Amino acid sequence: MSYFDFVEKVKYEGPDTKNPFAFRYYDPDRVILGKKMSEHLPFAMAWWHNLCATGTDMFGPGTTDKSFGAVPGTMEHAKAKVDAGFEFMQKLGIKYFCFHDVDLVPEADDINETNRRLDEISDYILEKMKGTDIKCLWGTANLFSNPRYMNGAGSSNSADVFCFAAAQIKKALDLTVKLGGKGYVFWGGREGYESLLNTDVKFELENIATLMHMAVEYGRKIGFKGDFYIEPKPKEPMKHQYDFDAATAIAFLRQYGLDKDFKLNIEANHATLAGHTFQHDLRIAAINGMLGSIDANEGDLFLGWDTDEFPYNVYETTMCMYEVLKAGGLTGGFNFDAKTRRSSYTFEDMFHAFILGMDAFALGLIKAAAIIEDGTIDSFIKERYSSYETGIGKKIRNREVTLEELAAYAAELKKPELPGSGRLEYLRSVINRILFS
Ligand code: XUL
Ligand code: CO
Repeated sequence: MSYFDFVEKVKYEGPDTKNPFAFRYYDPDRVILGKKMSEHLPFAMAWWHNLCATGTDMFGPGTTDKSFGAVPGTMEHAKAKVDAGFEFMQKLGIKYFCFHDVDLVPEADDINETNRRLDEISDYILEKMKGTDIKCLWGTANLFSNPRYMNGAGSSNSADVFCFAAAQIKKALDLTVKLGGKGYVFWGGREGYESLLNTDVKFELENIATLMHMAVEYGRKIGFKGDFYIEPKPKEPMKHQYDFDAATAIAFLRQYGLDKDFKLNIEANHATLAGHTFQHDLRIAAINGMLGSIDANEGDLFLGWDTDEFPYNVYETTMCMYEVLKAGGLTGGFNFDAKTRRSSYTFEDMFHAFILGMDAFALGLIKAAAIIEDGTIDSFIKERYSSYETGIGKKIRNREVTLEELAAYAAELKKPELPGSGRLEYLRSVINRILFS
């Protein structure tokens, strides 16, 4: 049974092809800087967007039929989604998937029944994985949709709700290990607050950290060797989210002694909602040794919410890949946490979306490698800080001088020369030369 019989395997046909079901840039075996494209770009399908989301928004119901021939809310439907997902991934050459517990099965009223369904579906997925090279990139627990999480999960004012969050995390870790997942994600869905009139921020942060410590302890006990990730996001659904951006999440992890087990999963649209560029959050994670994985999407800068679009802006994907190459790659991968527009409601659109995203990242990789090989940017930055290579600058770097000695140095100099020009317009033209040649 085929769900997507309008397309065979999507193949690389080169930049000139007009075939809507072919890659123009993603050529999995092409070697870039000593590594295959497919190794640089471990792409993943997000179970929730691709197999579950129908396009529902605040003003209307879904537009896409994702029943896959079964009745939604049944285990038959859960299995049909597995079948459709594997056909989809195989046709696109996608090697990984990411999931929330409740993406896989309909949640029951009793958590014991939900867990039984999760056992059944994970057996089915495991069976399906055999004979393919498809693996799990990361798993997570949805601790934000069910009404019990209205005040958060780890940050909930209710200890009983905290226990349900713990139970879901335990099960999601079991599933992640069972499916060979490389990572486990905490996106703090409703871990935040609306008003200090009813919120004890310190108390909530401590509880979130406690829950994460318990997750690490349990995960390591059952043999999970991968990374835990925090996925920062500044707002939506909460007004103030605790994991605002990369820097905030890193400070939290260090404060509570979680930094050895955790890295970050940086999402493009979350970075821009925080008022940063995607590249900024990637860099902050990377220089702290915490760039783990990426949720590959793109926001609409005219809108103030999380639009989760498929990445198409090659300038952005180039700068992302520049950061990833400089950081020596990811331990995780590129999860398309992205959805087709509500008006792109056909299965064909799902393929177009992934082809767009995969090609945008492949082209970004090619161009980022060209920026590095060209060397203009690297040598400009090196030169820009060259006053620290000798003399007083070198002493500062080596911490060999005191504040008094620097003051005496300044007094002798009387007035410094202006620092060298930043040459931003020139550097932007260098990037354009590389992008469009
Ligand atoms: C929400 C979001 C989530 C996480 C996983 O903005 O990005 O889908 O990636 O919970
Ligand atoms: Co995400």
